[in-house]
Amino acid sequence: MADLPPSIGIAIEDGIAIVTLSRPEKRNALDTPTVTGLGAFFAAPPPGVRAAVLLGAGPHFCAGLDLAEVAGAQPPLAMVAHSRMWHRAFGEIEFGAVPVVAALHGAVVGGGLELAAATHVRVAEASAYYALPEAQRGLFVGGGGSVRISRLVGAHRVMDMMLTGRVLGAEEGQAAGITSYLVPSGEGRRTAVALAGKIATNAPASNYAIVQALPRIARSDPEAGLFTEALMAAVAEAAPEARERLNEFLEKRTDKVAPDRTERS
Ligand code: 1HE
Repeated sequence: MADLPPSIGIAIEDGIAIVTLSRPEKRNALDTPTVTGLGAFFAAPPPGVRAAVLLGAGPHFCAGLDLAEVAGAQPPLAMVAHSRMWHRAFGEIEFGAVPVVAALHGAVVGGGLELAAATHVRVAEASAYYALPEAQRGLFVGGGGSVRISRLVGAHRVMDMMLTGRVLGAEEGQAAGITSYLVPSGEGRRTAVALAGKIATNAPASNYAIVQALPRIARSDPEAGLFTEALMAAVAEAAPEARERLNEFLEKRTDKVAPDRTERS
């Protein structure tokens, strides 16, 4: 496993990596060692890890970029390199080896929201709130937010949040599409771990297709997308595990699809 800074805590539980932003005294503000550490971890999680959960320690998920890091004057190209470093690290999450479920609570702002947007499934606790205060700090997004957050909620909402400083509450974030699950405060970790556990039971080739192919297909022109879909489907279906799983269903040895009775929105 990559050498990680103390601001990243890792625990492995039943094939699920629990990755915790662990710098609560600075509200998990993202400094360079934390960002590169996240990239290194998700690029090569320990063998046997099939899914991950991303959490923030303390009262907030993440306060975004560590503003102390960019307070001094820096040449423009150094700032470009800084942003590109974030892009690489968050790309390792979005197109990494395992699906990642984020549990969000408290402030999820600036680069913290950019980080959340690079994960695959997002759970909000009722305490979560979302903001992009970059313009108030004289900055612009630099961690992929203009692409990923726009994709989640639409560029018009990103524009509103950035121009007016609008803060979305947990329910507004859920309605806007930032999160897929909204749970009571204190329940985020449990829900995220349960979802990651479910994800870990899927066929690895299917999870690979979902994480690697689906977002690329969704962004490509439809004809190329359909062709890629057919190729990816063939790869997933060719795995011996697919035969076993299909036969399990046909021989009535596995669960049917049934409504989810879990209480959540
Ligand atoms: C920080 C940061 C930070 C807190 N960089 N040090 N992000 C922001 O503009 C958000 C700035 N932070 C806040 O608005 C608030 O801190 C919070 C709403 C997140 C939390 O409030 P609170 O009352 O719980 O904590 P606090 O007292 O404000 O902060 C505790 C400490 O963390 C304090 O330091 P201390 O030495 O006085 O104890 C804060 O200075 C420190 N702290 N947030 C550095 N962000 C790739 S481009 C992305 C661009 C962006 O992300 S821009 C948005 C940046």
